[in-house]
Amino acid sequence: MFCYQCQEAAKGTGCTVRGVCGKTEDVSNFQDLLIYVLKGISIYNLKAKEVSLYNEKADKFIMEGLFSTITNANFNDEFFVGRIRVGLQLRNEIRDELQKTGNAVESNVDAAVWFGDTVKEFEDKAREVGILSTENEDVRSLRELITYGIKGMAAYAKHAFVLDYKDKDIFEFMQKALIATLDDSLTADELVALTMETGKYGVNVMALLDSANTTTYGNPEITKVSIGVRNNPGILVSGHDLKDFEELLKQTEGTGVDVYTHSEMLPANYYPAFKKYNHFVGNYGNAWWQQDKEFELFNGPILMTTNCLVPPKDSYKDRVFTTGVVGFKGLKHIEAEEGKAKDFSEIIELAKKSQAPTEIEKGEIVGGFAHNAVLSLADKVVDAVKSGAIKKFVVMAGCDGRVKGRSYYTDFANELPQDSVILTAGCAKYRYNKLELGDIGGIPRVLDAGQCNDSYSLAVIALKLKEVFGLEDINELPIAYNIAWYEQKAVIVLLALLYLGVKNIHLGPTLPAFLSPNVAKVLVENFGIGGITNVQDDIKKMVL
Ligand code: SF4
Ligand code: SF3
Repeated sequence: MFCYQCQEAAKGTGCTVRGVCGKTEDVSNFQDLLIYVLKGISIYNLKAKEVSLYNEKADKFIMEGLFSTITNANFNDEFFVGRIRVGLQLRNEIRDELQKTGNAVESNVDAAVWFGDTVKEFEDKAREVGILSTENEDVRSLRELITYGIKGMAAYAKHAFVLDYKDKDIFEFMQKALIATLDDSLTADELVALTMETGKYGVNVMALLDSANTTTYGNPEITKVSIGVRNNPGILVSGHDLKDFEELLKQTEGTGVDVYTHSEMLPANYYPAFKKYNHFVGNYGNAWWQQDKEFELFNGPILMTTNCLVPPKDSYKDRVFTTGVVGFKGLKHIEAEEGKAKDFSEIIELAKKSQAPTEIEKGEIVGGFAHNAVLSLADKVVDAVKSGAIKKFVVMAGCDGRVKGRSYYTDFANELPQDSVILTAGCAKYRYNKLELGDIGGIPRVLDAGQCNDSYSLAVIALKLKEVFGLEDINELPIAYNIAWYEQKAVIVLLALLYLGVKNIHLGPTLPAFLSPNVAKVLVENFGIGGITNVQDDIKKMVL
């Protein structure tokens, strides 16, 4: 195996024996092979689109396939073997359909023609098609940067898809990008251009999801979220899928079972559509990597709707349920029957027999500062900037992770001058969202827009401020970017920001292992991307 797609890649270079995340060698290899199979499907499916044989089944399969390989989503080898088999069949179906209709694609690309059926054949093939099969390290770096970008894009596309928001162009782009990663004729410059195009579709997919979420559930509102517990048994919901969350809320209504959010589900508390449920209590715990302790103490069942799942401990394993693309051998998986809602009754029955959660915190946190809420405060914000009460906004969005060095972000937030405001989204916020940082004339010093995909809101806010202040360039705004990354959704967020022209983004706690020195140089020279050093120096550089 070789995997370097996340920030915790072993030794800062790549996991080669077993993932730091817990991913086993066979799962990692099968994930590589699944991506390879998706490339083969894409070759035929794009042609099918040209001749009006485009098939939503393939779009969905490719989107889910990409999403399932994201860090901490699916650890189940059998899942990937199954998907590889179905994928090969699907590819051949589309190929045959094209042939039948006189539109045959004559491709000698291996991904378009290779076929296997047994696990052994899959294992052998997987070893040939991994990341290291691209020898040139710069080409490999760009191919993987694009691949991780579209993995993040697929995750967001899927959340929009379940709410019936789809964009054919986004599907088509993902497939075009997959094919491009096989094309040896592309120059480094062309791959850089494709990387930027990935950012463009990153903006599109986040806009699509924003519209799906706000149209379906209303605009997030500024909200005080309880972080304590009640005495009823509860269900804890983690991940990013709001549709699953809604369904669970509906099915638990009147059962005497409370519902809490965990990690990236916290922003569900900000949506008007969910506030009407009295048994929706608030948020329990912190970012994903603390789940081994927090799930233990929660006492009731836990539903993982997306990443980030940590391989569960035996002590609470029988209370963890997965759904969607999440998977782990031995955990119960809930899937909807065709045309029906997911049935969460098994989780609810288990909850009824569980003890109430053990209290780990008390009090409230405030969030819900997505674009609509912040723009309704625009006058106040603009006045505060004009009067000098707010001197700087610091975007600290992104991911959290388990490495010790991430305490940097807590220290950074604490040490920031009092006249600066943090704009955040994603689970990165847990490093500072419970600090007493106060407010500036009623504007809290930490404004949480929501999940990592709601980083889109931060871009909308920045563009609006640019307009209000009559600036030419988004980089003239008093905004610094100190972004924490971990997995591939942060990659698409980063590419989206680059596409929007944001410069001088600091990325930490370490730069991605998949950036070769030359590719890193391109990002530094064209976009001023940099790493982080220490809190004092970075505050001087970014804020003062
Ligand atoms: Fe290693 Fe991260 Fe890949 Fe897991 S996802 S195997 S931790 S690089
Ligand atoms: Fe967090 Fe996994 Fe990325 Fe959605 S839950 S931000 S790490």
